[in-house]
Amino acid sequence: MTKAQNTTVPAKAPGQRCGNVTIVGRPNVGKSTLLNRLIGQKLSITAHKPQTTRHAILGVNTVDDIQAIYLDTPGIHVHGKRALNQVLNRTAANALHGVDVIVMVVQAMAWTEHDDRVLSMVNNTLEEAQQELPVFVFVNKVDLVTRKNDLLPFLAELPIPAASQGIVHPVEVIPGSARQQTAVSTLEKAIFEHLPVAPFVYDKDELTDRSSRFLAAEHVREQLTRQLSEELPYALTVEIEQFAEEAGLMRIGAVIWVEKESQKGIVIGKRGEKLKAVGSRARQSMETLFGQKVFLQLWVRVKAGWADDERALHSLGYEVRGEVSGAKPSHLAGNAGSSTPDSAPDSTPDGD
Ligand SMILES: Nc1nc2c(ncn2[C@@H]2O[C@H](COP(=O)(O)OP(=O)(O)OP(=O)(O)O)[C@@H](O)[C@H]2O)c(=O)[nH]1
Ligand SMILES: [Mg+2]
Repeated sequence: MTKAQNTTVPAKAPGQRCGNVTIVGRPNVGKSTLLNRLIGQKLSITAHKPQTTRHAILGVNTVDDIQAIYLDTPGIHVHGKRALNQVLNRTAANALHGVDVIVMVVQAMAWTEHDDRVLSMVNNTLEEAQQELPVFVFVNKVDLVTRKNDLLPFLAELPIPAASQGIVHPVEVIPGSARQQTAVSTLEKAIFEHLPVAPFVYDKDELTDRSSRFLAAEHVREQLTRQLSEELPYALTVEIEQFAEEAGLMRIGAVIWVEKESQKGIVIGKRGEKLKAVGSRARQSMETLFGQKVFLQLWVRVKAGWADDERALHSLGYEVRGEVSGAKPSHLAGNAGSSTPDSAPDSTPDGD
């Protein structure tokens, strides 16, 4: 998908710098919020619940002769036993292969065992690196730190990636706030300085390699994650069944897959109100992203145990064995759905 406002300019000038920048961290620290800030567009979905991001999301930012290819990843975590949990960790690990710069996001004043896991994955990547691999530790959500005096000792004691094989990898700790856009430009400048000399991989106006269809599904899932109670978002996934672009209008039909009949009722809500609110918000954010009107229809269907079953995960577009996700089946089995057109808007606790 390309940025709406620019025109396509094939890039081939000498002196270009271009590289892959992977953003890793435990769930909910603000990786996707940071990606959106770095590329200046709401591309990756965000919510105040862990494991919102389930696919590696590529976002491109080209400024003059520099192109940063960012990869937002699912939150790396320790305990998850379900196939979906393993798939998410694997997706994040795969995103560290062939990387030029690593951004490790942590939350200020909140180092956990999950961060230890992230750190060991970053250290493994550094150990395998044949050359210097810069790591930026972005200490996010400093706006939440009420006692600012606590921040300095936290930063000083932060476990940071280790040098290996005689290579000293540059490591820089940058405290900031993705939501409030504090120190994001400092991080960007530091990243740009460390990108290798290489020709651009994407056109200057390219935003992502993800299709509009994929992004539409993500924006529906974002609203479900934001608007449903804690546990339910883990039990659902979204698949686009209809996608048609007409003059000035996108017609999109999405199936929300849940695991149990009882969950279906919760997603639909009393008199369909929950589903309407989800649809309304998702439609609005899609219209902003795509820059055109969207007609969105949602159906809810049951597919038992999809999050425990690697085959079902694969059929729903998850990166199961290291291959790039996104391939959708032409047909999925499931119970008859319930549909609703959207109308009622709703409010959510997440800022974009
Ligand atoms: N106060 C504050 N909240 C933030 C900041 N950055 C992100 N958030 C919020 O933190 C929550 C999680 O943000 P995400 O960007 O979805 O986090 P993530 O690391 O991508 O999470 P997963 O995809 O689940 O791993 C959202 O509610 C964001 O609005 C920040 O700098 N300050
Ligand atoms: Mg995320």
